[in-house]
Amino acid sequence: MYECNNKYALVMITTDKKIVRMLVDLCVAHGVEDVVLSPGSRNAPLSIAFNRERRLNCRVVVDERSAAFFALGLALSSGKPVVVICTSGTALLNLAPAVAEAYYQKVPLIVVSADRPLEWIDQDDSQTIRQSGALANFVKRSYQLPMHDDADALWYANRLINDAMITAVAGRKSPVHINVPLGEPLYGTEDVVLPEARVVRHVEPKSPCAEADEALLNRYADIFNSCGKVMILAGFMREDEPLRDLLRSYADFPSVVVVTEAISNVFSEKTINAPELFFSSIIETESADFVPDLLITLGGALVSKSAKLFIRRYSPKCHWHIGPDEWTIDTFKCLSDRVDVSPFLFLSPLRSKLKEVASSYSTLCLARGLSLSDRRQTDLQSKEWSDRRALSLLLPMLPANCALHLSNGLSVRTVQNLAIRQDIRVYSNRGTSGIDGSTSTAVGFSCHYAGKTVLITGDISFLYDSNALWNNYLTDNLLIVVVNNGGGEIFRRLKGPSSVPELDTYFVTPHHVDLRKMADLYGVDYLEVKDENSLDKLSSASFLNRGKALLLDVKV
Ligand SMILES: Cc1ncc(C[n+]2csc(CCOP(=O)(O)OP(=O)(O)O)c2C)c(N)n1
Ligand SMILES: [Mg+2]
Repeated sequence: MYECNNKYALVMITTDKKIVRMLVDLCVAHGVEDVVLSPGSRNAPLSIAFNRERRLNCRVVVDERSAAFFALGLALSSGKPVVVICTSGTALLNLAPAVAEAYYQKVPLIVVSADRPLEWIDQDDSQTIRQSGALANFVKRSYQLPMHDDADALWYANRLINDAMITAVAGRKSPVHINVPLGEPLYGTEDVVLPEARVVRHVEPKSPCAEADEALLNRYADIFNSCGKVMILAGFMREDEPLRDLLRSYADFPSVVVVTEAISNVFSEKTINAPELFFSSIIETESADFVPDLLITLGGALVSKSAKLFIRRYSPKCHWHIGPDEWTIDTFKCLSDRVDVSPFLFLSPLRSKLKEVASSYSTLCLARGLSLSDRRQTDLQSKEWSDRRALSLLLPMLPANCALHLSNGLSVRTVQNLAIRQDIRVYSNRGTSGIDGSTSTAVGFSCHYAGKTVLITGDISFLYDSNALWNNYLTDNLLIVVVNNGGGEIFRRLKGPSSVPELDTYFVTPHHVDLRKMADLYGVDYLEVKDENSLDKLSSASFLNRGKALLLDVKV
């Protein structure tokens, strides 16, 4: 089995600050060979740790202004990122001239400043200034590391440092600034086994046409071919028919399962299309069978909380995130490869290098997916009137080739677990998951889109954004389905809010707004369904050629 981070073990005595040791490991892993240090006490853990790393050349230059230019010179000659380290206070400001020069010369200086703990800034403690972001105008990105070393802080520091090292050399090369708060004692050391840090590898397109190069593809193909369980997991994306077809062909491998959220727009008959149901069905004793060796993610944030919890808990050995990104996204805390290439451009040439690996993984996962969708069907048939029942009846009636917008709250979650036709494109404001603009987004969309735009939204989300109807661009291209449950029902379904007495007043916020009157006010057609009978009377034709936008008030 392929191991993501090449490990060599070395026992040594070095600083007892874990985050500083991690910084050293990651500098080495990301190609640093030269380090320039200036003396100081606050940076003692850095001086000790960098000095004791035998794969680094450390040099000492007292004047920080000169030290940074010295580092610039090293970097210009070596073509590699060079680390320059200073103590706290004005030491950092003295690096500025060289950092500015490096910024405009596109040289990747890694500026590392020691700092006091955050609580001592501006407290008349000596040699303490506001260091965080002090070089912001002349670095591509500034980082403030955490000071503590609990598991979350270590993960956070690891992600930030990997991101800093990647950012310095990706695209337009540039300095970055890592500010490292350090508490006393500063000179403590301990015996440790190195290296400890997880390395995130980075791949960026070599040319604007984004062709991934051959050697690199071969390396990825080797890893893929060595894994008996590969999961491709797709979050929100724009429609991409070639990618949908490509993923179908990946799903033909016995070692591969493709899991797609509805808003990924790449779901098909060969993919598992209800991740929330799928991941929440896996019980503890089955987890080892279901957890992939290699996880490949595409697209944006997932709606499915169970997917996130499962993968974070059981950590696949490798996680590649494929897509043009500008920063490191480590949703599952196990990212090994950040491939900044659009999914099709990476996965298409990779596909031709893959071999069939004997595995029962696909069969196992698809069988689970199938049994869940059978159960979902039976459940829905026997179900009383509810949001799920109403939406399961409505979805097949939606006009052909419509664009389906889903608001946050339950709408996006409920629809994710239902079957959606492949002619439908799905959208949702999941970039930030606000309830503030779903209707306005759908109205804007409907002005441009030739087909029908359908919004499925909750009542609170709809009321929040009722000004979306206050413009002159509403046409009969637009169908708004409000799942009207009289408040923010999602809060009743979450464990936290449903356990406190404030549930109704502070979370669900019930209301008695009459949506018919709102529709009247804005000149929008109105239909109401409040049970299965009234819904049965509707058909696809009910949504067409009305001459006006339509609001369908689904009372549940
Ligand atoms: C701008 C903004 N404010 C608050 C929230 C928190 N929030 C999430 S869902 C929700 C209630 C949604 O209620 P509704 O639209 O009726 O959907 P339901 O859960 O009933 O389906 C709220 C207030 C948010 N996501 N965005
Ligand atoms: Mg509601």
